[in-house]
This record gives sequence, C-alpha cells and structure tokens, in this order.
Amino acid sequence: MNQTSFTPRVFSGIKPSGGLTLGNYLGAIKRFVGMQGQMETIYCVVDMHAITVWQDPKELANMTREVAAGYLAAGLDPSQSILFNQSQVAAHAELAWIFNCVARVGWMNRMTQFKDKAGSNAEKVSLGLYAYPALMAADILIYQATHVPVGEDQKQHVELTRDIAAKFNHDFKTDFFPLTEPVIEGPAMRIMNLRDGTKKMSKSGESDMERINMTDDADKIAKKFKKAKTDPEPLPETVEGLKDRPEARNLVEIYAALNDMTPEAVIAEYPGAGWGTFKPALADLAVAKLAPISEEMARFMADPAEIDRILGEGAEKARAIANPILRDTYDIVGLLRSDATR
Ligand code: AQP
Repeated sequence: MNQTSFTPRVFSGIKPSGGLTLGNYLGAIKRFVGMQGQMETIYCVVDMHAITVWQDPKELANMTREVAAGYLAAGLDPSQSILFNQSQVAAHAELAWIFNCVARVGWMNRMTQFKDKAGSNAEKVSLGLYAYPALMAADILIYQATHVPVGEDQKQHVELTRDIAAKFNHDFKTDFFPLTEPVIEGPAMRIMNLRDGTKKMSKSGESDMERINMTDDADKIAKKFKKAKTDPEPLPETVEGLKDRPEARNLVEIYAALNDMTPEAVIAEYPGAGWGTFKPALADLAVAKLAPISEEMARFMADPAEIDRILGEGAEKARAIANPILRDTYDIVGLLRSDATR
C-alpha cells in the first residue's frame, strides 16, 4: 500500500474530563461538523484519555454522554458520521500497547502537554498520562485515518502519531499506516483563558470565570466576557495592532470564529472600539450562537438511553473498521492468532 492509496478518512475525539468549553466547540466540534459529508468521518468521546487523571466513577458516564450531546446538538448526524465512546472499541487499547513498544521514551519526554499537565509533580502522575500520545496515535491509526482536525494544542501529538506510523512502517518493512495530516486552520485554533491570555481555555482550568462553558446561560456568558481581562487600550484600527495584546487578540478571534469571519473583518467592523462597546457585542453574539446548541444539548441529556443507543450503534460500526486493521497489525508484528486461518 502506498501513501496515496488510503481511503480519505477523518478521525478526531474529545475527552469527557469536564463540561465542554467554547474552546472545544470552536477548535473542534464546529469544525468536525463542517467536515461531515466531505469524506468519511469518525468522531469519538475519548473516555480512556479522561481517566489519565482522576475521574469520579459516578460522573464519568454522564460526562461521556454530555460530550456526545454536545456533538449531536452542534449538528453531528449519526447517519453521516460514526459517533461512539472509545472504551467500547477495545482495538484502541490493543493497538496502543503495540505503539507503546514502537514509540521511544525520548519522544514522550519531548511532549509539552505532559510537561504542562504534570508540572513539578511528574513523579506522581499516572503512567497513562505519560503514555497518552501512544493511545492517541492508536485512536487515529486503528482507522488508518488520513486527516485529524485538532486545535493548535494537539499538533505535537499528531506529529508524534506520524513518527509512530513511520517507525512502524520502517521497522516492519510495510506501508501499512498512513502519515496522517493534522488539519489546523481557521481563526479559533487556540482559544485562550479569559483571565490570562497566555494560557489555553481548558475544561479543567481552576476557575469557572476563565472559560465559557457550552451550558452557560446568557447572564453567565455576559458576566464572563464583561470581566474578561483586557489591556486598557481600545481595539486597534488594523489587525496588526493586536500584536503583543494576547487578551485583545483572543476576544477578536472568538468573535471571528463564532461569526465565520476573519479577524481583519472584525477589526474593520469595530475599528478603535472601546471594550464597553465590543464586549457586550461579543456576549450577544456568543449567546445567539450558543443558546440553540445548549438547548439541544439539554434535550439530548434528558434522554440518556437514546445517547447510549447512538454510541452503541456507532461503536459497532467503528469495530467493523478497527478489528480487521488490528488483526492485520498483529499479523505484521508476528503475534500468533489461532483464528488467523479462518
Ligand atoms: N482552548 C482551545 N482552543 C482551541 N481548541 C481547543 N481544544 C481544546 N481546548 C481548545 C480542542 O478540543 C479538542 C478536544 O480536546 P480534549 O478535550 O481531548 O483535550 P484538551 O485539548 O486537553 O482539552 P481541555 O479542554 O484542555 O481538557 P482538559 O482541561 O481536561 O485537559 C482537541 O482537538 C483540542 O485541540
């Protein structure tokens, strides 16, 4: 198989490690939905990634449903895309073990997300958090996915996925795995924390005021944008004037991404505007775009059995693609399978 003969296929996922944020929506879900219909699309709630840090077992299933509800409410159509949760397709974990034996410790040591998350506590975090990128590579390559839409923060992990595929192909003298392309484009690739424009907006960030949650009501959204940190200067006359102004740039980029426009077009609409004008306009826009989605999410969450059914059906479709790829991988590696001749 050469690199051009893989079926174009998209895979991406979101961890149920807390409520969905505006960063997850603009950097991931909105783009995932936009790719639907263009090629085969497989989207996952990556619950096994969530447990790399402690998750309350009483909450995890419901958080998994909430991420699924976010996908569905934003327009993901289970008849067009495969939607499932990772732990229902065992092939992800099985391929991850093989990739643990392909990836090198030195590669893992360079992963900046591990350094950020482990901080000074690196000796005490789970081994799973360290090995996370090998599981992420398995999530992608168990479908021989050719494209992965992600936010800027995940770019390094997709590059590692390519390194793992290339080393596997080289070591076993094959072209079995594609060199997957990260798809990182648009104005919302890194939505920043509202209280500190140098840090990413995260589900698990310390303060609720630093993020917009997909389930926040209009009052909360208005309050959070009103209190969002900015510098004292008004908006510039041209987009170049956002240089070295991380908080101002972030608010302009959020506006642009929500309204499907470029940051240049936002500045052209609000040249020299003060925060007293721009922040309420941004809050109104965010409410107009997010309220219908959060209402839909609540409707899905009111029927958990239906979400479970959709995820179960998706898992069955996912297994139908993943299991033959896993069997072929085992054959390439030389692992004995008693059913190999069947
Ligand atoms: N702030 C962001 N800006 C743009 N994209 C973002 N993504 C996450 N935050 C932003 C994108 O969302 C997808 C799913 O990410 P994830 O939930 O699997 O992991 P994460 O990137 O670690 O997300 P969080 O919100 O920061 O979770 P916690 O706090 O639990 O670690 C990815 O495509 C990501 O790029």
